[in-house]
Formats: sequence, C-alpha cells, structure tokens
Amino acid sequence: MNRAITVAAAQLGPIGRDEKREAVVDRLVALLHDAHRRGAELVVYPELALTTFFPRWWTEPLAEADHWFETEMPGPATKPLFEEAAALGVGFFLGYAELTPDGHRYNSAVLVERDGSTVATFRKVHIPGHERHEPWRPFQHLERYYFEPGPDGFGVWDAFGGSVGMMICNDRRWPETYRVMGLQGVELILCGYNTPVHYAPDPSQDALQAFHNHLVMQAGAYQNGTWVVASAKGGVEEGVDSLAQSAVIAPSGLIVAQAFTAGDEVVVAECDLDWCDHYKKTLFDFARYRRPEVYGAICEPRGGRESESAGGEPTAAAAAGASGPEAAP
Ligand code: CDT
Repeated sequence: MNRAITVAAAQLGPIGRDEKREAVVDRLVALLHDAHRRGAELVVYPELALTTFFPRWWTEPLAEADHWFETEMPGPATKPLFEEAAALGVGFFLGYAELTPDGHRYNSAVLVERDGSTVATFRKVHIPGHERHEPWRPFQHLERYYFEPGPDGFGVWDAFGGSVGMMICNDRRWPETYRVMGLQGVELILCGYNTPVHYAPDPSQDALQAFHNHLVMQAGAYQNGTWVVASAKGGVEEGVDSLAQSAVIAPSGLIVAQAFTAGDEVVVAECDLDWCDHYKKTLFDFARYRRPEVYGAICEPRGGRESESAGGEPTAAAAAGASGPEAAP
C-alpha cells in the first residue's frame, strides 16, 4: 500500500433533547480514543453531531432556536475535542449547526487536520424536508426552515495525503454531488447523516431506507473511483428511529466496514487512496470517455425543462434560494 490512511466512522447513538454539549463532546472524545487505539488518523462524526436532531420540532420565531447553533468553531464546548484530537495527531470531520456572524444558518461540517489546523468548512448543499410546520406529520423535518442551502457547492481539498471532499446527509442521494467532486479528482468523500426511518410523504420508502442509503453511496463511490466514509446518528432519538449502518465504501463500490449497532460505535478501515486509480484510470477515465457535449440537460432548471415548480411559504431558507415543500398526503 502506498497512500493508505486509516479512517474511522464514529457513529453516534441518540442524543437527547436535554443532553448538554459538554456531555456529547465527552462521547465524541471517547470515540476518538477508541478510533486512535485502532490506528485511525481521521475520524468522521455524524451530521449535527453536537445536539439532538432539532429540525424535528417547530420553533417560532426562528431566533428562539439559536441555542442549537454554534457561533464559533471551536467554541468553549468543542475545544476539548479539538485539543484532544491534536494531541493524538488525529484529524476529524464534525457536523454542526452554524450561525454566522452575519446571521446565516447552515448545516455545516468542519474538517480538521491531524495537527489541529482547520482545512475547510463545508455547508450542506441539498436541504431536504419542508419549510413550515406540518402538523399532519408524526414528527417534523424542518431543515428547510432552519437552514439555508450552502452557497459554495462541493469543494475538494488537499488533506490527509490525498484529495478530500465532504457532503452532508441528503447530499449523498444526488449523483451530482459525487460527480462534481469526481471531476476535481476526489479520492475520499466524508459524510455525516441523520436519516429517520419513517418518511412521512411516502411511507413505502421506510422499508427501503437501509437499501437506499448504501445504494447511493456505493454507486457514487464506484462511478467516481473514490472512497466514501459515512457516519450516522442512529437509533431511537426522542421517539424517532434513525438509520445507523455507518460504512466505509471502497472505490469498487464494495462496503469494507460497517457498523453493527445503532449506538456509539467506531468502524475502522484502511483506505488506500491509490486504489482510486483502478477506476479513475480505466472504466471511469473521465478525460477519455465522458461526453459532456451531450450532457447539457444536467444544467437545465432544477426540476427539468417541464417541471420547474415554485411554492412554499417564504422562510429564511426559502428566501435564500430553496424551493417548494415536500408533497403533503
Ligand atoms: N438529514 C437529512 O438530510 N435527512 C434526510 C431525510 C430524508 S428527507 C426528509 C436524508 O436524505 O437522509
């Protein structure tokens, strides 16, 4: 192996609504130590890893939800994680709710190198769910109320000896996510997610959640010749069951390591970044085989030429560029 890096998906079990950040950070540090003991140089934590998944509740006015957001990273509660990771020489990806100084709210992740330096902050691009309280649902998925879509798209950074990209939860379902990073030569994509098993707009999908989770990430890894490491917040959190199944996926599309619980669990695998070339330089040699001249429709309006839809009540997220609500029953 040449450019091999040992990566851990540090899956979290539920975080209670009243659980303090300090207690959560203690759990993150415990997972960090476990990952380090097992040789990991990079630890991937879930989406919104510092709090319960608060978009399941409606809060009005919006500012009353600000206590779920971080205004600095690291802040007082997260500093112990940053310090411990740097002391161990372990880097990490950490999902959190970000409130910027100029008042923007994003579903974000920070990537920190082994020496403690910040590589980049990624802001979730595809914001799922709905904009307003919908009492017919057993629980809300108000990400489109709480978060603006990340304006920066999908970057790829030189880090951990390779080309590293990030995505957050719903981003993983979209082929464009992987391809935009693939075109930048990505070798390792890091992801955190919170995926409720019950999907209220179409419960026929509930039984397929686990299949769809791996389907999209395995396809994205294979079609772009990249490793994907994805970490869940799973288990029953405040009465809502969420998918676990954190996984490390090779450029072949095969899952090489997977969580077997729905709680706090570390999943470790050695990722040889040079293995990406088996795909990038053969079947998916983009420069040789892609046909961008016939892919123009990819950049058509987001619903396709005939189905561009508007709608939804205005919210901070909608005003910033998000569109209509999910289908009601
Ligand atoms: N957190 C997140 O993006 N969850 C969505 C749930 C489905 S949309 C209501 C996901 O794509 O997993």
